[in-house]
Amino acid sequence: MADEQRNNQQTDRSQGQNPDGPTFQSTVTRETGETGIHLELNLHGTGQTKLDFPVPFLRHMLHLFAVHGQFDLTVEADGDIDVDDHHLVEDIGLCLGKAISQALGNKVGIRRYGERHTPMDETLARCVLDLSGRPAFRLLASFTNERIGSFPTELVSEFFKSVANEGRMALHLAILYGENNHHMVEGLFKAMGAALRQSVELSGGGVPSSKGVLE
Ligand SMILES: [Mn+2]
Repeated sequence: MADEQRNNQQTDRSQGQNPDGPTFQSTVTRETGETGIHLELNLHGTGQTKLDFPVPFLRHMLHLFAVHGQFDLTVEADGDIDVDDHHLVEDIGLCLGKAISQALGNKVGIRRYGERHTPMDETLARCVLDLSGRPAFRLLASFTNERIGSFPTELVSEFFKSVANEGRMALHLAILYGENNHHMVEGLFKAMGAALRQSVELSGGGVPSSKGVLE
């Protein structure tokens, strides 16, 4: 390889552009003073999960996410839940976002956009997302309980925000209406799974951007 070519490739990498095409699979391991996480993801999976971490409500939600997205997802994690669930929930979100980004590489051939309305009994949830390379996050929802079981409801937003930031996507979530807080959060995770699956399917095209690049 000519030096000039090599330098150009290094420049691309240093700017955060992944030159490799989508593999749809990735592994992320993250250790900090607060949490330790091992996460494996296959975006073109069949909905197989192995979820082993001490936040039961988030296990339930990630199971729904994986089944409705038909992702294979392993999350083995532990953390300082004696403080509260915050760090572990946030960090699992960061790792999931990072895994999505890594699995997609330069995003050549994927649909890029995904959207889904998901009814959950009396609740209607919506997810619209764009794997744009630019993190953005909105959640329109009015939860009426501070906790669902032992899970602080405010962590729903923290989790999805972490996914959007590290997954470098515009993630727009909304509860159009609903009464039961458990149903509302279930609707969001199911809609997000289905919308994400749609966005990572192959479209047969090139990079789905007028700029020719999606970071
Ligand atoms: Mn449930």
